[in-house]
Amino acid sequence: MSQNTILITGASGQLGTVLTEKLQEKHGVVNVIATDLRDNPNFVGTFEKLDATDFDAIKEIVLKYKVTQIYHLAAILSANGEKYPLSTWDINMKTFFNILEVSRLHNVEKVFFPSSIAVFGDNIDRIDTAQSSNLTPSTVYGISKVAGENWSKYYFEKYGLDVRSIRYPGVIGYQSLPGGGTTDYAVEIFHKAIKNENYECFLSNSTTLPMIYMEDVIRATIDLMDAPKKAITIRTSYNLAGFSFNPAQLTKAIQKVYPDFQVTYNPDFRQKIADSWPMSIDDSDARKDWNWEPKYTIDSMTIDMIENLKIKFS
Ligand code: AKB
Repeated sequence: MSQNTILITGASGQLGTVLTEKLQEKHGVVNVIATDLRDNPNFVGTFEKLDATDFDAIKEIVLKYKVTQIYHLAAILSANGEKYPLSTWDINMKTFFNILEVSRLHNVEKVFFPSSIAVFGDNIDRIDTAQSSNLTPSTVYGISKVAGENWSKYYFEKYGLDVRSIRYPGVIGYQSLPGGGTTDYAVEIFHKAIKNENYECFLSNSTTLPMIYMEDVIRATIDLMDAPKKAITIRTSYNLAGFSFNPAQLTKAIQKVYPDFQVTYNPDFRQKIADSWPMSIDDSDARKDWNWEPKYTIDSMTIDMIENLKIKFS
């Protein structure tokens, strides 16, 4: 069993819930410290309530458990961020600075920072968006992710802190619900379909976005963190792709299982955000450096989502 002690912030969120379980399997339940802003009374393992804007509170947990790795997932996402731009900037940056500084000062060896396709905006090729494209985001969330990517590189170069990062596409999973993102429709739609209800989509039918299935994104995250240090050539954040689709294509995939399922379209403020993002991603650096390869397609993801949601809600 490895000697790592892992701290996860945002452990009760969409990704945190699943990543925590995977890391418990890999490193042993006692070696994973899950934290979140709110208590989690049903949690199996070690859970600490933590406000990651509080430097001393993070430091206390890092020292108490002799933490060696941190996965910093706590953040306000793209759509919610636009409702409260200044506090989103404050929260996203303060929490990350706290993680970087506590790590630098108290012997944390590795940090994972989730970036996002939200770092892209104007002046990009929206098809197969390249790793080195312009980073002129349209949201405060995206701005905070671009800044976070650059701070990751700075802490690596200046202090040798091994910060690693992926630009996450929209994540789809049956285990948990997303909160406040622009890609959330791709999870919500399944919850309606399995209840034999129709869905009103907040993006237009032709809005193509990069997405990824939960199993793939968790594997990518852990593979990146496990990769030999010398393999990591990108110290800002890696482009990562699963598959791309639009709501009409996802509806068709769901209709193969639920032929009567119908979607109506009522685009809201999130449409503008989605229109500024890539349609597909060139992830050749991740493939080359740490052998990234997605397993799921839109059809295999759809079947797996429906099967698992049916079990979960039966
Ligand atoms: C969001 O929609 O804000 C997130 C993301 C793509 O980072 N899912």
